[in-house]
Amino acid sequence: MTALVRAYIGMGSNLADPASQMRRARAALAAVPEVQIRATSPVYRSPPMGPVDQPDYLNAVLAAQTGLAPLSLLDTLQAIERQQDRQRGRHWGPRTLDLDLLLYGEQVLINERLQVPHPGVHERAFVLYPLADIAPDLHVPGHGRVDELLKSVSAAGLQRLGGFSWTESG
Ligand code: A4P
Ligand code: MG
Repeated sequence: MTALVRAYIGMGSNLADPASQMRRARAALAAVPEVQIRATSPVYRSPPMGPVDQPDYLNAVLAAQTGLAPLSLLDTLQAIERQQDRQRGRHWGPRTLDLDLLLYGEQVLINERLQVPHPGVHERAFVLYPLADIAPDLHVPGHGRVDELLKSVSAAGLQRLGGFSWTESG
């Protein structure tokens, strides 16, 4: 039996009603028996990193307790992306749903399908701000504490959505 591990999952969407994509993805993850959601960050809006000819993104981070091995968790995340009509187009292009495995305990993993910590965690405001809301003292292997990393990124254009409800339907 696999020990339970604390994993952090980044969610992003900028197509086809991003707010409802985020709610559906969180509900789908909550329905996975081997995944227990422990914390959910506020939702942030930001301009696209990468190609600018695409809509703004919504982003959030979930903390989960899981018995799934890293690649099984990745399979689960990709299955949820597919359920929500994720098409793989150009790099950093628009998407209905992006689920990134940001951290898996303190583990460092590099293989063909998976790099953990996710290579963008330590330098992306739209990841670090929601992560800091739920786990400011978390250590990102190879980089440092989330609340320290936050000090070296610009929050320009990043906006916390005060009125977002995770349970509202539609
Ligand atoms: N992969 C490797 N490591 C991981 C991991 N830790 N978590 C592999 C998830 N997947 C991981 O991903 C390509 C491959 O990465 C997967 O098949 C998996 O095996 P993808 O989601 O198909 O491609 P992608 O998302 O276009 O590429 P990439 O480099 O993962 O992009 P990112 O880093 O996800 O960034 N702007 C704003 N404001 N907010 C955003 O959320 N997101 C992106 C995409 C661009 N601009 C953005 C945002
Ligand atoms: Mg991705």
